[in-house]
Amino acid sequence: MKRRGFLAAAGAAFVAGCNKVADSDAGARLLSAAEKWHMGAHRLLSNREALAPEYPRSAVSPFFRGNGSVDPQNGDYPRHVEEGFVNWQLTVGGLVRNPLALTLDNIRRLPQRSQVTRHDCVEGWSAIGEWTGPQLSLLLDEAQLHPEAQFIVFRCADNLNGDDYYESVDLIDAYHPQTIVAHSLNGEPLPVRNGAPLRMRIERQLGYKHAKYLTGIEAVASLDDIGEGQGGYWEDRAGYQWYAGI
Ligand SMILES: Nc1nc2c(c(=O)[nH]1)N[C@H]1C(S)=C(S)[C@@H](COP(=O)(O)O)O[C@H]1N2
Ligand SMILES: [Mo]
Repeated sequence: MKRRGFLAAAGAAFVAGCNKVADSDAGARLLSAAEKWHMGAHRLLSNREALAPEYPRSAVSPFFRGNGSVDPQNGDYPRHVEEGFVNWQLTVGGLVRNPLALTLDNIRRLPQRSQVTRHDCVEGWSAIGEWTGPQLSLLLDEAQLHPEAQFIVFRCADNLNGDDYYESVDLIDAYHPQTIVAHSLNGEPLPVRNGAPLRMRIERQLGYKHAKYLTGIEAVASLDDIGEGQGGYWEDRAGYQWYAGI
């Protein structure tokens, strides 16, 4: 009872303070009322900079299943698989002063972070894996965001049922220490089913935010003109919430 009372109080406090935020922040306008409540309650009840739980290596799942695209056949992707991804390029652009085009080698030479975390898919399964790669913040700092940048968009190589997969996060998640551009799973290069050769890990968000087959990172001021304007593939298609914080 006490806990429920606290939750209700926190919710009420947030809603009262929220209208001001919504009026002043263009980004907030794209969120539904319920989602705003979730994001606000999440902000009040948990520090968004806190780390997601990490596990010992012994907790790693024997098989990390793939979901959504697991073997893209569109565009150049099959050729990249054949070439062992030697010509893969990751661009960092949009509202940045210093656009980047990085090879896998460039990415492997940056300072690395490894983390054993649990992936939670809204379809009702979880898996634990060890992911390795540079923090996204390193790339963004190198690219130097313009002050108008509010969101980071992730572009993917796969076309899933007619639409290119993409995702986006705000700058809090983009700069979170466990948000990494992963090239390895359990100490091996990513399998194709898990997003080879590069995929996002955004450990404070649900599975669909973790863009696989990553080709581009774009800083934008608004999500209105990206895809259908809801900030991601499933957000556009199926009304999934853009803010999927866990
Ligand atoms: N490019 C791309 N990224 C994607 C998807 C996808 O179909 N294409 N599926 C998403 C979903 S719903 C989940 S749960 C995870 C699955 O990651 P996995 O295939 O490594 O299990 O990737 C996410 N990222
Ligand atoms: Mo998912």
